[in-house]
Amino acid sequence: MKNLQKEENREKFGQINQEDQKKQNNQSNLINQIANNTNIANEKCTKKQLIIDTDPGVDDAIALLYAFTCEDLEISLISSAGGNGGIETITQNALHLTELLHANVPVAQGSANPLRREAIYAVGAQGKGGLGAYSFNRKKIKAKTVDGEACDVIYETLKKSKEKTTIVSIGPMTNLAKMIEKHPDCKNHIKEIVFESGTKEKIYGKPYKSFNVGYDPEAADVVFKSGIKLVMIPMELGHFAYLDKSDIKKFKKTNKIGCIYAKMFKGYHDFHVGKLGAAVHDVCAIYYLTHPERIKTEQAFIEIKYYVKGNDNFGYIDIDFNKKPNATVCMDLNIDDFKKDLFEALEKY
Ligand SMILES: [Ca+2]
Repeated sequence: MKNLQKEENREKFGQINQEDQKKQNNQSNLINQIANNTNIANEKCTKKQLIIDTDPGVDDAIALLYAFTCEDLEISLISSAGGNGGIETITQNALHLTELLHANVPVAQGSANPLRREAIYAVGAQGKGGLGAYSFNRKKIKAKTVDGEACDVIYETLKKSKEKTTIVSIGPMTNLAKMIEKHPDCKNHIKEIVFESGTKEKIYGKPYKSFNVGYDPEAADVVFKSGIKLVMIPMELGHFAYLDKSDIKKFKKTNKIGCIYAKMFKGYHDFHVGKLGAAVHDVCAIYYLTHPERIKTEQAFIEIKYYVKGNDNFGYIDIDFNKKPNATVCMDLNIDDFKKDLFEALEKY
């Protein structure tokens, strides 16, 4: 179980929200700019349109590293999802990673708090700043977020794309739920939501509080009930697709980016495989899009249920493989090909 700690600085986030409010006047122009970029991209090719909603995060960082090298993906937006830390920290991480990986992709800042409950951040699993033992100089980040809150920017980006867009959700689903509630017609523009969270089996016979859904189960409930096509990457897949110590050494030897990532892994403590290596859950969601033929899937019905443990009434994903399905669940992948493709991506930097 990840170590959870109560958020302590709500006053600060109140100030951020006020600043966001001031930015609204400029929102339309910038959103139009993103939309124009999206249209140009659509005209040039028939790549898969993709938005990544993420809370970087070491395994998010791997997901971005891989995604930015995939030539058949057109990533129109990165949006930050709170959870691994305060939304400001998470957004800075997202901006830094786009710069580090030379990705010319706009970043929109997401919701500071869950849909209907208090924020309780994950700390410990991902290191102090969220990127393991790696830290960077925040003052040197040149990239800026686009104006507007992620729920609105995602919607505008979706609307302007000629193709239906896939959303990869590798953090809590707050931004997506807010968008669905505020802009219900967004569903018409979404091809599918590929998300990482939950377990395909109960752990020791009891529900497990996985982080992304556990942080904001009400948001996941809105997304699951929306009727949008769902693809689930359960935690078991990420635990299987982990990088062992020799893989991490190989990262270090490959290039400068690999060295930086090796440092991230050093401070990354997934509590299930931390002693063996680094579980890379989030990249599995991108891998599903690039190599669906290498992932075994099953159809299932998934829903959010709640379970009381001590003082905590937490949300979890309940899976029933016998009911009429509403989701594709990724069960297994070809680990050798997965690692080969991951290292090929790293070598492109
Ligand atoms: Ca994540």
